[in-house]
Amino acid sequence: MARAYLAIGSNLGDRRAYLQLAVDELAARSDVTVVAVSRVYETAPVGGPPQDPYLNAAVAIDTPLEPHALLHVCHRVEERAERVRVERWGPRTLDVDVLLYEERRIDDAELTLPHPRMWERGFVLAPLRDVAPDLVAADATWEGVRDAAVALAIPPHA
Ligand code: GSY
Repeated sequence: MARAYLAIGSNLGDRRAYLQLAVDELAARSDVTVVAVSRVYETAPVGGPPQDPYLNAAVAIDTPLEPHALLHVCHRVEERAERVRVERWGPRTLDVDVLLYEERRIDDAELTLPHPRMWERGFVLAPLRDVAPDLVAADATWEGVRDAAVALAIPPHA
């Protein structure tokens, strides 16, 4: 069993509902145990065209899946959100990224771990700190990242 951390984000449609859908879809799987879900942050968009703010969160999971299989699960969860992405780096209904998988380092055409640029992104680090406080400095602050004052539920394990 491996501990992995996922980042989830949405800036199109009912953003909180899409984040909850991601948590629900992950929790419904027999090969994923949702261990913890972060608070939800409203974050200024980084990169891409002018676009609306995101809601971002992080999810800690335990899984027997290998990293590439986990990536494919993330893609399937995105598809369940009828993922709309108009352009690269542009608005999307749901993004599910693998941030970390144990201490594993991978760099191939499909997957890079740890996730590239994650250590520079407040929208990743603020939620990650909630679920992995040992990984992110307790006193770090980020511009354009604020508590959205909405919560995600962890559904009971099926
Ligand atoms: O990399 C994930 C998609 N994304 C985001 C995001 O999730 N949050 C914020 N604040 N900006 C982003 N830019 C991109 S691309």
